[in-house]
Amino acid sequence: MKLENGLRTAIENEQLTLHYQPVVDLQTSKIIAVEALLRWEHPELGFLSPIEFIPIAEKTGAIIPIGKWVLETACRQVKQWQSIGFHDLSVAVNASIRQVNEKGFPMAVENILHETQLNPRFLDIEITESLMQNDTISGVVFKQLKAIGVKISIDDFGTGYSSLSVLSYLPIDRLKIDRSFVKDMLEHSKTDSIVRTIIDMGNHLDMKLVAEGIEEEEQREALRQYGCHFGQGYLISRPLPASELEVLLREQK
Ligand code: G
Ligand code: G
Ligand code: MN
Ligand code: NA
Repeated sequence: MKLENGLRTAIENEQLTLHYQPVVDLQTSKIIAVEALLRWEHPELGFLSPIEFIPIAEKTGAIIPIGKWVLETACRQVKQWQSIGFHDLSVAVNASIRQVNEKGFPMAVENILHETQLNPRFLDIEITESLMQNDTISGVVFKQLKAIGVKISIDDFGTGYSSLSVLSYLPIDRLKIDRSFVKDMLEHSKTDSIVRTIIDMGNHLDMKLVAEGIEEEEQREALRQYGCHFGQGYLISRPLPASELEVLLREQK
């Protein structure tokens, strides 16, 4: 109840911030994108993870203004990084089911892209696979988003309940291999086979593959060899405040 009330005023009280985790090209190690990850600095409880408050925000509807704030802040930030020389940098933004299903979500995305002047192809909307069960997201929304020109990723791929058939009829650009697979792939040969199979499948479907949760050099190397295009994880960098992420960007120029 208390969290609920605070959430409504978190934006105006400037308690929300975004951290950014770099996504690198596994062949070149160059940062090609950042994933925006929301943090709420609660006046009494300190920094709260989205896991703790997104479900409440979904229930109360606060997710709608919060989701817009996240999109707008992330797009503006990446546009700014592009303008100082990181021309091809993309941004991935997590969207929740209620947000995507809200009437006017594609229009809101379009408006934010217009306001921030970010080229749509640099925005990647991540939708968690577990939220796609039972066709909870209408194919129409996907098509509208594609018409705008943004990219669509399936987050936490392999852990949800969606059937593989959605991959054939929804316009999906990227699969993000859930970090539970990456975590176990070196120890369990069956998990390693699953990772390779996801990568092969994604490649056959002309999708890009992003591995999450890379913590060890051997994982990075195996994923690279298997043909996974991109990766993120603590081995490369934790999610960072914008100013610190900018330092990483400058270092690789
Ligand atoms: O960084 P990490 O602990 O913060 O993220 C925890 C979970 O919260 C992840 O599943 C991530 O996808 C989700 N998440 C992070 N930022 C956002 C956001 O802006 N919106 C939504 N809906 N989920 C987010
Ligand atoms: O569900 P989603 O992929 O959006 O979740 C992102 C979450 O994963 C964030 O909480 C982020 O902090 C976390 N994360 C990113 N890299 C790593 C990693 O290498 N190891 C672990 N354990 N978590 C990670
Ligand atoms: Mn994500
Ligand atoms: Na994920």
